[in-house]
Amino acid sequence: MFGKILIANRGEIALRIQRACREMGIRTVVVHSEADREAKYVKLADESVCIGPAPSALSYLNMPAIISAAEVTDAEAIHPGYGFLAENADFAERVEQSGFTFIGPTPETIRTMGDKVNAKRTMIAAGVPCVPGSEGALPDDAKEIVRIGRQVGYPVIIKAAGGGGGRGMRVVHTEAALVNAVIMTRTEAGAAFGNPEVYMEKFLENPRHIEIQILADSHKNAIWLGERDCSMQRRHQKVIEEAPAPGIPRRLIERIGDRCAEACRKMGYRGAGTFEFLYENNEFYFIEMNTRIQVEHPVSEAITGIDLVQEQIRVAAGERLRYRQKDIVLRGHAIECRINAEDPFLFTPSPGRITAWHPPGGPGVRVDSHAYSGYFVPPHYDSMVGKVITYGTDRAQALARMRVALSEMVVEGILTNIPLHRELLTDARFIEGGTSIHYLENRLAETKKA
Ligand code: MV4
Repeated sequence: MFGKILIANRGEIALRIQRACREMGIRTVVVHSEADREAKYVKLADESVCIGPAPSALSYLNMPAIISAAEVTDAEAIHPGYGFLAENADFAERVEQSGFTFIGPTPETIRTMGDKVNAKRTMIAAGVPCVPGSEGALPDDAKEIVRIGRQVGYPVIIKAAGGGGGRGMRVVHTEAALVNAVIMTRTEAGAAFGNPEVYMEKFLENPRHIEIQILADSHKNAIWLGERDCSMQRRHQKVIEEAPAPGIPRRLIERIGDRCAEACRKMGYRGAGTFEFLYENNEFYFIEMNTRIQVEHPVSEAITGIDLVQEQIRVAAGERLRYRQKDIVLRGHAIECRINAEDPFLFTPSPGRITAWHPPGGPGVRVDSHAYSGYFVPPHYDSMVGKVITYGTDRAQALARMRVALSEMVVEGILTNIPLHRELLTDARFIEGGTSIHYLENRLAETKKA
């Protein structure tokens, strides 16, 4: 096992990784920007290295500075967390070329999955069901594009191969608008991602966003650890996640989960990963794979009892998975509310000094946060200041515990989205379960009118 790990991230996930390392007896180095110098989780690490000024382009995205920090502190491995460099294949490559272990998949895997056309091709080959659409990237020829559009059937969506997470997409409703939409998406994709390739899919009008968590070692063992429903979102930012996904037949999910694990074995996947699906009319359609630990990993930890960050570290060190698929038993229900420093209804960021921070507690309540009374939320980064995760024997209990938790929680000095969460937790349709990816935005539009 590693003696020392460098954490190339900030905020709650930096603290989460640090806790995993502590428990495993691994020393930690945290890198930080000038804006994060005073944060408690930085002081809590065994060592810390300032890698640059506040803007992330000059610090958390500064590859040479991070690798130098690993060199001067004698770290053996680098954990990238999520965001920043977590899915940057060039970074993973430079980490390994400098003699460190990248806690994640190989650079080749990251690169393949980063190209959504390649990712889809890989999944089709592995028997994972995908959204019907073009076979690979769209050709240049306008007539061919129109032919493919007729074959797929309207509405269609044009997506950039280099996009993902909602960037570089365009919905097309009529043949008349198709070729122009393809040209526009290509141009934008070339400028934004340095890759003008685009592909076409049937546009699913009202799906849910369901994802499958997987874990794989470097010995071709892979397991899946249940699903998460991440449909409650606004502008591609998830707001509430839960596991299991309400109302989906277990046999359907089990079939998809097994396919995902098999795909991991086939491609020699290593580490934690997530297969994203759209779910509509009792069918799953793969859209993208994320090659990192995700923000919402705690809901999967809650229903499986497995520490995903520790397992990431173990498989990165070359250990064999300690679980077989039959050992994975999903038990109970978990819900996560992301706590953001923002106006709860206008969504404008609200950085600044937290003057009072009272996190909730009690049975089945977990709070992952680096915040505290006196903490200054810097304006330079993502507005998420923490996550509240509740667990119960069933969804009703997890929901009740979340209502109590957020009724107890007090944050002063900044605005947070806790009032929005309190409303959603009493929303009849959410309580019923199974709302689509459009539910929150539609609800917000309704309440604005009213
Ligand atoms: C889609 C889709 C409908 N049909 N693909 C957006 C993020 C990216 N991961 C894929 N996305 C979508 N792809 C087809 N064929 C609708 C979305 C989508 C979405 C997906 C997941 C979560 C939130 C979303 C919000 C808007 C659109």
